[in-house]
Amino acid sequence: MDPSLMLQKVKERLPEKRYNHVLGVMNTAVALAKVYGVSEEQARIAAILHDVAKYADRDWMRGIIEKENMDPLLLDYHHELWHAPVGAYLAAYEFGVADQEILDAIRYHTTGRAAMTDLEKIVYIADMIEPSRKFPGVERLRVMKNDGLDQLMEASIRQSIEFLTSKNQPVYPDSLKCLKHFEQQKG
Ligand code: DGI
Ligand code: FE
Ligand code: FE
Ligand code: FE
Repeated sequence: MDPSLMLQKVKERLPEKRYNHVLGVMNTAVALAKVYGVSEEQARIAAILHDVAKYADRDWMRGIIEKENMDPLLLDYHHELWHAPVGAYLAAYEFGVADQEILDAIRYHTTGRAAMTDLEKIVYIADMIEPSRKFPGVERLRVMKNDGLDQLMEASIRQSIEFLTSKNQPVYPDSLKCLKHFEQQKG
């Protein structure tokens, strides 16, 4: 499917504010892809579709997670996590995306994971720092844009974990493994 048609179909599924977020993630992801030598086409498509399931029905998502044999641990954590793997499912089955690297970038955009690909890092980071994001600390991440993908990803996942911890929210194990991966890499 042509990226502009994908955008049009995504727009129909999302409120205006969320659609603007998607455009911000798309532009930021493509810019990061240029800086870090990642495929701009993959970054664009992953970004366009990353939140496609954000407003999907909760019970329907639970059913997809069960039927598709996704990690059952997801169901023990906040339902906000579900739109990422279910988004990968919709990208494959409704939008015809066959590229597993794009599907994984969608699947892991909320939690991260250990040993992420550069494309996965780019989508995760773009999701956090796109222009309409407002959280305290976002400027510090934005100025790190050219400091290196691993430095950016480590700072981003640390920020997310600290935010959740400060709200007493349980952190999904993939996110903790992601941070640990970067810490161990540095030795
Ligand atoms: O979909 P977005 O709002 O663009 O952003 P996102 O997909 O990165 O995150 C969606 C929500 O998921 C966000 O409000 C924080 C929450 N979240 C991310 N990781 C975890 C989490 N919530 C819990 N409880 N545990 C996590 O590990
Ligand atoms: Fe999301
Ligand atoms: Fe995110
Ligand atoms: Fe998002």
